Formats: sequence, structure tokens, C-alpha cells
Amino acid sequence: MKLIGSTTSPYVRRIRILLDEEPYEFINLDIYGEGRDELRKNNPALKIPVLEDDGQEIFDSRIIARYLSAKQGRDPLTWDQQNQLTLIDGANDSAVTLLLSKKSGINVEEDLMFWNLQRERIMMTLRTLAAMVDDGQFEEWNYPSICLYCMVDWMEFRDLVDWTGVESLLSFRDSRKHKPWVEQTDPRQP
Ligand SMILES: N[C@@H](CCC(=O)N[C@@H](CS)C(=O)NCC(=O)O)C(=O)O
Repeated sequence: MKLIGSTTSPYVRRIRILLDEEPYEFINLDIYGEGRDELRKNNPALKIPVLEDDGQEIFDSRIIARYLSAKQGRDPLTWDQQNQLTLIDGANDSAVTLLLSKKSGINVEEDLMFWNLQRERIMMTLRTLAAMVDDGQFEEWNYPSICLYCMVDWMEFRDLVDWTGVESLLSFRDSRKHKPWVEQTDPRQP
């Protein structure tokens, strides 16, 4: 099994944590630099992660998680858990858009419809997820919790969010820092 990704991507990190003790090769690419040709060869959508297993290529972390879950004979996620993933992915995608825009030299703090929509989605989603954390919905260390952890930790690492009013998310993150594979996959490490 081979996982193509990067050490900084929150979508790749969730799969690395999910893979746990599973033996696999990790290909760490700089997708905006010298690793781009390799990415072009592996995913026409030009996104990471990509999983390769027994000649089968799988794109998108959500589908990779489904593939691994089926392979390991685990129960599928409930509809409520699927909704949690949709919320996490929505906020995470908007945050990636903000980061790439910033890296392109765009001022994302400007009062423009597109940036306002991204910021509104991020904050509304984070408030909903914080309430779910307070309600005990992320107590179990399962795939939705892993995804929430990776998103919160990445947003803090990239300094993309004002955490006022959603501090529960940081407490959630802080209390799970020592879970298996979390420290080894910290994006702050080289
Ligand atoms: N829905 C995808 C999102 C993956 C994604 O956006 N990955 C980012 C890295 S954090 C990426 O490859 N971005 C490249 C780009 O947007 O050009 C998944 O869950 O795998």
C-alpha cells in the first residue's frame, strides 16, 4: 500500500492517523513545487491524498477512509457522522482556499463577497462543531474525531482562525495530542 501526500495537509494527516500500524509507503510531495510532476502522474484532480493498494488508485480522503474501513471490516459511518465529515470538509476546504489566496498575495481580509462567504462558512461551521464537542459527540477517537483534530490543529498551525467563542475546539485538540500517530504526524515537524 502507498499513500501519496504531504506532511502538512490535514486531509493526508487524517489518513496517516487512520492507517495506524498498517504497513504502507508514504510519498511526501511538495505539490506546489518540485513534487507537482509526480502529483500530475497520480491524480488528474491535482489533490492529495491518493492511496494505491493492489493496483487500485483511490482519490479523496473521504473515499480512502471508506475503502480502508471496508477492507478492515469496520461498520460504515452513520448519517450523523457523514454530516460531521461534510461540516469538517466544508470548513477545511474554505480554509485551504484562504491559505492559497494568501500565498498568492491576495488580501483575504477585504470586505468582498467571496472572502466573506468563506469566512462565514468557516465560523458558522466551527461554532456548530464546538457545540457538538460540548455535547460529547466527539468523545470517541474515531474517523470523524480524527478529521476534526486534523482540521483544528492545521487551522491553528496556519493561523487562519480567531478562536474566540470556539475555544472548545482547542481544548478538544489539546486533550488528544497524545493519541496514537498524532505527534508523529504533527505538520510543524520537518
Ligand atoms: N476533498 C479532498 C480535499 C483534498 C485537498 O484539498 N487537499 C489539498 C492539500 S491540503 C490539495 O491537494 N490542494 C491542492 C489544490 O487545491 O490545488 C480530500 O478530502 O481528499
